[in-house]
Amino acid sequence: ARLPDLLRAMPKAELHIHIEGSLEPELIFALAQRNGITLPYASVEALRSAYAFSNLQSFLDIYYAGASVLLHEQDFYDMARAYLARAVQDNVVHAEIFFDPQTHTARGVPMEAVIHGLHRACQDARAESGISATLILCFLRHLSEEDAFATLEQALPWQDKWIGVGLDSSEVGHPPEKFARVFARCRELGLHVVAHAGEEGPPAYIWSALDVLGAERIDHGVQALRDAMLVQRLAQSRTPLTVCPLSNQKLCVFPELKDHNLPQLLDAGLCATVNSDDPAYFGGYLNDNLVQVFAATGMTARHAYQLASNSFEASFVPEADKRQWQ
Ligand code: ES4
Ligand code: ZN
Repeated sequence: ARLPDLLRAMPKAELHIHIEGSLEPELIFALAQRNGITLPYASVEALRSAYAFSNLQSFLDIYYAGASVLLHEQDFYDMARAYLARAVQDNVVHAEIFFDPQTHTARGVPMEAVIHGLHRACQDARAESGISATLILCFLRHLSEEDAFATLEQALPWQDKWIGVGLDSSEVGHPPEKFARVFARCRELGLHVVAHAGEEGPPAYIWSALDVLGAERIDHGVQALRDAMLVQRLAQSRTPLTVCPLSNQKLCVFPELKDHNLPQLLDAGLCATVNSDDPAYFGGYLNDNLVQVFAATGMTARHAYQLASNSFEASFVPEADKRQWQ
């Protein structure tokens, strides 16, 4: 069979998806209308044509603007149901979904509306399609550690509805060390810990995500190849990297998809996975990421099987439960 057919058909887990980054322009406009919000764009087409990014920050500015239409529990529910329905089409059988509560609570949205809407969507999608989905709360690293602590406190009443914490937003200038104390508290609480590191930032940020924050996975991590000692550390510990090829191309981390280092990461023995990051903004869902990066870099069926296997190995599903997929 053709390699793209194998890539689309294979069961897989998605471990790096920002739910706010799954908001398609059509849904942004529908929610704006429902909520009586006027957007600074005249049409769906005008908004979509603003999706031309030169780096991470130029994307984040428009991503936070898009999320401003989310006000009510039902808005979060509708957003997550739309993503999960799309993920099922890609044969995603398990998703670990990032959400950015500070983007919403800063606008006066109650934490409860965010968490309940997303969690109810995960439950209903499971009942309807069999997909399993869990939630990971991300702290915004351009804000203070104090703000992260307050966010953690606000979310703890619903601790049964999310499984871990992450760290996202503007990387350079906001190293993991800035959040050492709040992540220590999260580890004490028994939460899973991940962090974005080595997307635009240096290998030193990956080292401190591991050694200061206790990250169990590194989100992106593509800059690791610049440090041979770090590659050795990641390989021997089987610390997963959740790589997002189309994101890296659209944010100019690599000039072209053919320049992406995914094959080198896999061939170095790292537990790399492929993910969509912000699919509504970067021009593709999970299978688009797989098909396009394979076509551009000439990876093989062996790599495809390795990536599917890695996605389940890297997931936070209990070992006894993940055997059904391995
Ligand atoms: C993000 Cl691509 C990326 N990097 C860092 N933070 C993010 N939040 C949403 N997408
Ligand atoms: Zn991300």
